[in-house]
Amino acid sequence: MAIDATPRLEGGAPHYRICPLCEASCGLEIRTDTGPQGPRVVSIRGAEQDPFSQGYLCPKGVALKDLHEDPDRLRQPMRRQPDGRFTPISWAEAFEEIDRRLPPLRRAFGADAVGLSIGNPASHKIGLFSYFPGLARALGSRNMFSASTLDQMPKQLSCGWMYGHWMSVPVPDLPRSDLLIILGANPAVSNGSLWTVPDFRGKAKAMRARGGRIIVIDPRRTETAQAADEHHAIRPGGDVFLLLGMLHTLFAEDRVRPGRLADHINGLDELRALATGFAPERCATHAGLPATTIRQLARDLAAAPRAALYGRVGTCTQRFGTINSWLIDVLNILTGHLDSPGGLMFPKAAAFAANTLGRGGQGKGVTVGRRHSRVSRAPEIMGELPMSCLAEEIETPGDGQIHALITVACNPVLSAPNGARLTRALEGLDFMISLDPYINETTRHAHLILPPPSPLEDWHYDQVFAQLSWRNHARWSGPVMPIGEGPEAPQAEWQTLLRLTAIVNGLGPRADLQALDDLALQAELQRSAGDRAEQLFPMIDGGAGPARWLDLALRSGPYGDGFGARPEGLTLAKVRAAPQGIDLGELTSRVPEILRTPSGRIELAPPALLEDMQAVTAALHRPLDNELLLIGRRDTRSNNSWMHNLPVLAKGKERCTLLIHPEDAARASLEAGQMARLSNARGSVLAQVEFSDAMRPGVVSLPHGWGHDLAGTRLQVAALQPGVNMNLLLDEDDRDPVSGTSVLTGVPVRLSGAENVPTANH
Ligand SMILES: Nc1nc2c(c(=O)[nH]1)N[C@H]1C(S)=C(S)[C@@H](COP(=O)(O)OP(=O)(O)OC[C@H]3O[C@@H](n4cnc5c(=O)[nH]c(N)nc54)[C@H](O)[C@@H]3O)O[C@H]1N2
Ligand SMILES: Nc1nc2c(c(=O)[nH]1)N[C@H]1C(S)=C(S)[C@@H](COP(=O)(O)OP(=O)(O)OC[C@H]3O[C@@H](n4cnc5c(=O)[nH]c(N)nc54)[C@H](O)[C@@H]3O)O[C@H]1N2
Ligand code: SF4
Ligand SMILES: [Mo]
Repeated sequence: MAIDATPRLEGGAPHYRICPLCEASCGLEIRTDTGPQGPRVVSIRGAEQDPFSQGYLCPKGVALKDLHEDPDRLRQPMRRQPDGRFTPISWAEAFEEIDRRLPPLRRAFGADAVGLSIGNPASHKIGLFSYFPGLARALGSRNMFSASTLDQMPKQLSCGWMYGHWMSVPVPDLPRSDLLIILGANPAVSNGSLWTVPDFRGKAKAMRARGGRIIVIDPRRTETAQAADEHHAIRPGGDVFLLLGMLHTLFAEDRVRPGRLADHINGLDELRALATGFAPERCATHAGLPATTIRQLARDLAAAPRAALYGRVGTCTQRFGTINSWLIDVLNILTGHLDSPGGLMFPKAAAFAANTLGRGGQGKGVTVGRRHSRVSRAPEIMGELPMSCLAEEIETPGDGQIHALITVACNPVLSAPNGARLTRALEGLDFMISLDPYINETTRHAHLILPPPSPLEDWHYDQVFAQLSWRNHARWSGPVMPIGEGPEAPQAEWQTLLRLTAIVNGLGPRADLQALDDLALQAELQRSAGDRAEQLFPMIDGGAGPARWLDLALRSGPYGDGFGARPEGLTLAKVRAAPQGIDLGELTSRVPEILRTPSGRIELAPPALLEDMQAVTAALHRPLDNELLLIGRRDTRSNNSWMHNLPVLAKGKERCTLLIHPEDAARASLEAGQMARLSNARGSVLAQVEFSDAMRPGVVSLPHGWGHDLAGTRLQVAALQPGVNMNLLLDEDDRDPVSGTSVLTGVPVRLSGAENVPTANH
């Protein structure tokens, strides 16, 4: 597949770049030439020879050209003036100001006074992902927040408990599967999540062509469901009851066959005991699916020789998100499909994967709740507090209150619940710094914005997504454009983070970053290689920044050259010499080697989840209200909150519409195209009605990440079609208490014609 940014113009030798825009991580082939203003992008295509993405790309990949050229994208640090307008300043001035303001706040109010928050694009940027932890350590603040608690934290937590590490997340082995059951995910549009699978559609088609089956369980007949064999319109939030009904069926019908894993699991008896109370007939109403369907799904999963049950965002962002994430893996294990070809399997990444390090088969496991948030007492998980606690931690006076905030690649004013409250809270900060390319709904509150280079000016290696990939591989991509020089030129983000770290450590705004990085690398070598550290240090390739850490990780990783011990193994140089990527083969069985639990076994019955089951039982006893429930959706030409400013994606019809089943519309006397008001105790928004018989009756859908009509942003294209922010209707106190993850789906709302009510949003 090829989509030209500017058809017909062909530049010189192609550059290969991993697309940093979504988890699919497609390999792109980018051609440039030199125009009057310097180098420019001439075409962007899928890289045909890439062993991992095999030529696939989506329209967002092409939009990298628009991102690179976007006049609203910041090229220089920006400082907010008293009148709210931003003016450019030099990097030196920016860091001097930070050095004047940040350390005194820490001295006056303590370490917790500086909050940190990190968002989704950080996992796509090796510079951010590998240098952010250093800043977090230097700050030593309990007030650390991330987009994980708006997304995948339940899965990471359940996997942490079951397998011993947060990043041991199994993914469907689609090429060898006979049956894929998809719960609460729409990979035909999202291109996969916690499952790096470029061209899901193509792979799904190929799987069905060889006789495989796909079943989708989703309140909306999604794009994925439309290309599947079966669709079941579950009630939002009904997943836990479906999964428990399936578990019950497996035990009741004697279909539990863990196969090879039988020797590696703990807790089967506890599962059998808890399943007894959840016969499909008891679960059906709350699941919103007939008992026969629940039972049949369990039988199908058990009967298929090679099958996988996969769940994603829709199953995580619910009250029982962690229980759902856990039960999904449990069902795969009990039917013999975990760690087995065609089932859910664990990738083995070439670098940075904790589950490939140290002695395999046993470990320390994961710990949660070492600290709690000050106001809501939410437990820390992976070192983080729930994003939905950020506003209250800023607003509530007392010891440990947040006075300063550093945001890194996040836009919680749009992406988190109750952005209106967060807006007020951000206005009250003494000091705010944002690492971000845009003046958007969140960063408009910053005193200083420090922009990244464009992705085309930066090199990349997938630290995160290689750990979640449909096939093992290693790929490096070099910069497509020169980054520029001089005091005003863009700074690599690892340098920005290391500079901030140095300031926090009291080293001032002009510390020698290379020397600091040398020290950190030497300390790491000392830790991992002991006596050999001194000998190895000069062998490390890469020059500066994350490249050296990557060389170390590759060489000491599972395919590495072991610094000479396995000369045929991987090094940074080898990976760089193959910019289209190195194929490391299909997924392989990894239990028990992958396990890092103290028992050395898979823990099927984590105590905290057994405890939370009481709340499930209570929910099953509560009668259901007949409320209208709001869910979200994603669109191919959109990406969370931040790509609506790119003309190639923004063009076309309004995308922030309210999908509603015609029956529900008739009940509320709404007509297609009309503006409708959605409201609840939290807020109220106006959206354009679009009829869709793909919706389950009683459920309406609005996408998230919109609402670009707030004052003080600089997003000229996005402001033309601002859409509305559905998260204004969410309750920040409504979370899965186990993982701290916000409830983003199945939110009760009322619906009325817009003329009955005042017209201003929120
Ligand atoms: N209702 C509802 N809400 C949701 C969701 C949902 O399904 N429904 N989904 C949730 C999910 S899954 C997620 S991941 C979150 C996302 O939540 P966020 O991470 O807060 O949101 P994004 O829209 O991805 O914002 C990314 C920010 O990073 C900036 N950025 C882009 N590229 C770079 C870069 O190279 N460097 C730096 N420093 N910054 C950059 C952008 O300008 C933007 O400000 O939203 C969540 N919110
Ligand atoms: N084009 C595009 N691609 C993206 C993104 C984007 O914004 N746009 N965002 C990226 C990010 S950050 C992420 S995390 C991934 C997410 O990737 P996916 O998890 O595939 O994302 P969604 O499309 O939100 O799929 C969630 C599905 O859950 C359904 N759902 C809602 N509530 C429930 C429920 O209670 N039960 C069940 N069973 N289903 C429910 C929704 O209808 C929806 O179809 O996508 C990534 N890719
Ligand atoms: S699917 Fe699109 S946005 Fe995602 S990595 Fe591929 S080209 Fe980029
Ligand atoms: Mo996400």
